[in-house]
Amino acid sequence: EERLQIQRLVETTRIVASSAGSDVVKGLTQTPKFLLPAYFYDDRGSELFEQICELPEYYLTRTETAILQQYAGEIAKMTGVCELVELGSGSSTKTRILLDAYQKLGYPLRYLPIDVSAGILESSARQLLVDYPSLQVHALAGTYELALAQLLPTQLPSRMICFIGSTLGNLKPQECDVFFSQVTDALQVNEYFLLGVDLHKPKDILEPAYNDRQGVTAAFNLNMLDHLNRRFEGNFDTTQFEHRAFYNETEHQIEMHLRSLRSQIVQLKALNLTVNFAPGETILTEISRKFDLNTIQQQLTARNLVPIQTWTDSNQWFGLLLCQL
Ligand code: AVI
Repeated sequence: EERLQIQRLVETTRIVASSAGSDVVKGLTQTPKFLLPAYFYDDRGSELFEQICELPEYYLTRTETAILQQYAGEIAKMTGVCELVELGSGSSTKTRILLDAYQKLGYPLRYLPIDVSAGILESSARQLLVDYPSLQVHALAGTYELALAQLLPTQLPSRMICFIGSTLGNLKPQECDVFFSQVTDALQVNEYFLLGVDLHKPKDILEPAYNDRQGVTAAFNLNMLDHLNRRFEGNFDTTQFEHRAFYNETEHQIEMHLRSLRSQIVQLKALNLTVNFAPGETILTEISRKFDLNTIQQQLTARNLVPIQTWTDSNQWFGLLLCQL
């Protein structure tokens, strides 16, 4: 099909040092143990994340969706015709609000979704083609880093890189800086960066969002171990770990862990790795930082991504920033 191109990005020899799994070895042999949040998103994990987005406690998706619904038209008018690049596109549900706004103005639609889960990337791209008859999709399966480094010059007058859903919060401050420079490298002067961030708020709203009553977030967290089992011939027993998530008020971040329920030994054959767990020992699987609008605006400005407009909801729970290089 001419309107759809799906490209799988693979690491080239240039990045030998980060060959598959070396970060797993590093994270599981260090104290305290950690794993990278990218390992959440195999096809099953992406499905579970879609379920999280619908949970009553998980206010993030609903709040950002409402902001987009209210201001997508304004965004489209401000940027004019542009190609939409989306990092961590998942089901592309929120992106449809933007596509609708550009379509309403009669603009040509060109969309480059980027996701590590090839399954969800392909199924959502196919559905988009059905629903938007003039849309062109060029899907990239791979990490942000690889995808951003391989973007070709846009065929439209401008480009907007969208990083919504507060995924920025899953990066440590130092990783954020590296990420911002990858974004600026992928943009030309005057092009756009659309960023969605979760904002500071009371602990009694934050903690339930990561400890939902139905246990979907727990299943999402534990699926990381199943993913590692599948990918690296591992024998993690997910019944012997439990989900833990709490708000660290000094760091303004949710910290998500997997806690070993007993003393146990786990093997990942493909990585030639044996890991010992003490009872109660934890693996940090994710941080989810919550931002202050003024601070993030200043930070973006300092990285040459100047916020030209900021939108928020009536509770000031979530922020959407349109930035320009
Ligand atoms: C993708 N990311 C922004 C989610 C978050 O809220 O940090 C991932 C997530 N982890 C647990 N629930 C959702």
